[in-house]
Amino acid sequence: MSSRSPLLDVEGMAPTLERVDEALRRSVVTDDQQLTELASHLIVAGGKRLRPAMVVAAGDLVAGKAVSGDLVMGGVSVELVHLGSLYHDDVMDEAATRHHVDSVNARWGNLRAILAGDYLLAKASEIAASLGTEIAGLLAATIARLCEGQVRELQLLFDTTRDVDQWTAAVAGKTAALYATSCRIGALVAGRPREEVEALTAFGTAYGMAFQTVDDILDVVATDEQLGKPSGKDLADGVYTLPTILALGSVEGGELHTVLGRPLEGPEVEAAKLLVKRSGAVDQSVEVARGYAEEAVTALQGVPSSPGVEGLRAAAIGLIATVDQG
Ligand code: GRG
Repeated sequence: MSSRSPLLDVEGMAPTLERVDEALRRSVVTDDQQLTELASHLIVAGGKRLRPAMVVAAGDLVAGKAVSGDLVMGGVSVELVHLGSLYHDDVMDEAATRHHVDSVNARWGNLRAILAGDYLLAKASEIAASLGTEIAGLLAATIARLCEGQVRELQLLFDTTRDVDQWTAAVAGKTAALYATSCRIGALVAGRPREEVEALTAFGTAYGMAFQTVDDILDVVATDEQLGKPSGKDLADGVYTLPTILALGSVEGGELHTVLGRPLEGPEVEAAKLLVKRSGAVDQSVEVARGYAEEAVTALQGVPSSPGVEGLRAAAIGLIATVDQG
């Protein structure tokens, strides 16, 4: 049986991810029916559950042990942080949809979306605390890293001088930190030796960088249907990600400079996407993603092979296939 996470497919992991899903749903049941509905909204809507899958893969089958309840709850804690960040992100972006359903802010308004996001983060913290002081501290620090990354991004909205280092620093916080923590929690809960904990954390960081690079590329090259949200949204909203930064710096960047620097709508977004694609920046970004994926694979050297570890290795390699044209 395969896992339901298409980007991390480990033989035999599906029942564990079902346990994660059940525990996720249970974790947000409250006496208040509306809060339960708000907090459950994106859990029910779906999602790839990639971060819990990383927890399980990084921790699984150590010394042939069955997957522990603690590993499942580790997966729940990182997914709750991810979901909480999506609730807040959708408020900031005024997003109308997420996972092909109304966003929480679109259906219930910003105030409730922020509170429900806070509630998810509080539940994540409570669960992390039940797994021990190290994991509680780690999760708290990771939430801070997400906020730092997001602030770095917001500081440079519509800034056509944003450079690759500034993009890298933002992505390390807003995306890679939670992947690193997912792998680290899996490794810690499974009681792996420290060198393996560090190696799996390094894997998560590099994987997260590759993941966001691919996400940024898809915003330029994928369709609305493929994304489940409007494509080109980063360009429209002034979030100049790696493909755009590289396109702006290319010989063909002049025209793009005249288009960007302000909010875009409809045909302007399509025109900007075309300019980025024509510049060759997409191929260059795919190479950057490939570099991070290779770094992730290299980090796993020295971690004993297991189905989970092989799943992680395959996930890093497979990620690039989603954007590789040749
Ligand atoms: C309160 C924790 C917290 C954060 C506040 C809003 C914010 C600061 C940070 C934004 C973090 C963010 C949304 C980063 C983008 C990460 C990302 C690539 C999300 C998409 O991940 P997928 O594709 O989503 O794995 P699903 O939902 O399919 O699991």
